[in-house]
Amino acid sequence: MSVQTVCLGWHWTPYRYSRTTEDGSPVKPLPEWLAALGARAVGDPSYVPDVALVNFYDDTAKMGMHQDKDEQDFAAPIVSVSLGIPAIFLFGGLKRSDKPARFRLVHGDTVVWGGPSRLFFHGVAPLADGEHAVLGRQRINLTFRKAR
Ligand code: MD6
Ligand code: FE
Repeated sequence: MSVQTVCLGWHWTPYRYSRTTEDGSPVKPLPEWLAALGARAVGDPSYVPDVALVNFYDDTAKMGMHQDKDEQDFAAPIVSVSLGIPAIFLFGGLKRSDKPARFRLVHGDTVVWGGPSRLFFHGVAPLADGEHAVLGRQRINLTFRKAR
């Protein structure tokens, strides 16, 4: 399997955001208390994300290198909060061929990429062995964005 995603605020499928899911039902709103978590990570009160993508990774899931470029405004950063077992976050550059740096993200780690790195290629390597006390062999990642 691959990553499973739940969308709040806007529904995202490659390569667009919409207000309805595949079966036509409306997208659940992004609650203010959750958006506030993203804003707090940036430390800028003017950053108000309007979408959170909640990704579930089991022990076989990975995410290939890609750019997040379906948002309208690249001035707003992407905020990522990781929970559960550690993952290696691959963070490259503006070109797909740029060699990515590797960051080990553990439970609670938050990554913000914006400004000159807003469009950097990134991905998640297959999860290594591990067991989180609460989540077991699972990783959950929330990314906050400003889609519109
Ligand atoms: C992560 N997620 O799960 C990073 N990008 O650590 C992403 O880079 C991502 O979850 C585009 C769409 C959904 C995502
Ligand atoms: Fe991404």
